[in-house]
Amino acid sequence: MNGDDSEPGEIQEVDMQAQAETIRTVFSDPTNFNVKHPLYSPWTLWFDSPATKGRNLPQTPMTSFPQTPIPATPGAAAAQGWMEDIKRVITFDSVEEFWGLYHNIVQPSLLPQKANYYLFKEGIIPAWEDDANKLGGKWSIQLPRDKNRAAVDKMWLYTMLAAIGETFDPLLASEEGESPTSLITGVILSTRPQFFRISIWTRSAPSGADDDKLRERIEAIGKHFKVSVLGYQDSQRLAGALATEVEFLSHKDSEKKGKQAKKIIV
Ligand code: MGP
Repeated sequence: MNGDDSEPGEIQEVDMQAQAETIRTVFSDPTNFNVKHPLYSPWTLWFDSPATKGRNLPQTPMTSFPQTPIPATPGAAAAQGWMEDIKRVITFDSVEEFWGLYHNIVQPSLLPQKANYYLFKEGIIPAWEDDANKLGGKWSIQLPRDKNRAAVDKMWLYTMLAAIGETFDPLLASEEGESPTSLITGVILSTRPQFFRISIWTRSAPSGADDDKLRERIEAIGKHFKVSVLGYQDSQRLAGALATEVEFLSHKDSEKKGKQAKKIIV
């Protein structure tokens, strides 16, 4: 059964004009659109703040969205203590849902101190222990709170857009025909009493001189983050009181809390 009067294999005439008239994108009708633009992959937003710590009830910045349970993976079991206070907010897979979410959550500049947004690919939890993160690392920049209160909201928005638009990893943009796995697993915004921090988590981290290709790919992500996303000059030095350069550290080195850490700086 075709659900209409046509025979199998029969060629149907399509009224293109009538079809075009029924298509309402978010651009023509921001509230009643009926066509969505899919992302390359679904993403999940997670959140924690002092208010979510030690509480079973979800205390997200957007309480009207339902909570969904954390996937039961070996990484999730290992990270149980760390994940206890981190609340899963929502999963989305279209441009429209992203904007719907964006317009309903608190901007970084207005978040309480010691809060974090974690935007990760669906199926990856925001923990070192997840299989996708355990051999990886992160690019991050620390920005003094007072000087960056006005800029941080845009910086975080552009970071999220680069993540969901898959513009960070140069290999994804350059390879035709193939679809290599993106090195990006998630992005994080952290508020602390004296600074903001934005981080990009990667699946792998270069470990030695043999890793030239990976190192190049990781460095290209850092440069894209610094120049195209955050808007700094390539050669600009950023470190200062409470400010860091755009720098890369493997999660293994982060766990060692800086001891013998090998940072890459762009
Ligand atoms: P943080 O919040 O990433 O760093 O990690 P920050 O902002 O320098 O420290 P804060 O004290 O101001 O929040 C803080 C601590 O949380 C780390 O030292 C770890 O003990 C723990 N931690 C952080 N992460 C990302 C993880 C993780 O992925 N897994 C586990 N098990 N612990 C983590």
